[in-house]
Amino acid sequence: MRTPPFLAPFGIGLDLEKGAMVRPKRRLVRRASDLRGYYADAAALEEQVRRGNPVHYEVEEIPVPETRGHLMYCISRILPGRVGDEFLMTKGHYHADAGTAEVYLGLRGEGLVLMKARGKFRAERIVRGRMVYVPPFWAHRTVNTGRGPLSFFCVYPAGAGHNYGDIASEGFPRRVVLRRGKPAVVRSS
Ligand code: S6P
Ligand code: ZN
Repeated sequence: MRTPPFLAPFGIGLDLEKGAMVRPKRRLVRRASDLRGYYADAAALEEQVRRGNPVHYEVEEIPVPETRGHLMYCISRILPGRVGDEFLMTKGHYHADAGTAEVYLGLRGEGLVLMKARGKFRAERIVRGRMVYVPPFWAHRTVNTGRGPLSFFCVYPAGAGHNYGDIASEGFPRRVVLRRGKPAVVRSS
């Protein structure tokens, strides 16, 4: 195993009210067009792409080396809204090194972290002040069920990597949709 790169300690600012990183160095932006294939209502998504292709979510980072030993941290922010009746969500992934965990800390807004592993499914609520532990081997996707942005802080082994392909093809066994004015977790058909 390679020795982790030696780094000087540092501190960074987090705006806990906004749920944002102060002066992030890297920003990953996912728009409607990046989410093709993920929502049940493909036509509703295409309509969004045509009407300005809005941002669905962003991930802010001040990155560290993506190797064993380091811890990557970031803030994700999912905008409020839906595609058809389905609440906006991240793509979701397994870690490429599947046996690596992750911690999420809710900063702003409300939502659900959907997780699946070995035929099992769990949904954990995420809100300001609540931590969600994603154990090794569990794929994870976050859904914004609120009226404002959902922001959460994440920490995971920096060498974990991301496997998007399996979720892109399998999806999740449940979707989070608006039913009678409330979020509901329903079976994916
Ligand atoms: C990284 C961590 C989060 C997600 C982010 C976007 O391991 O789980 O930072 O990357 O919430 O989700 P996704 O599924 O598009 O990477
Ligand atoms: Zn992850």
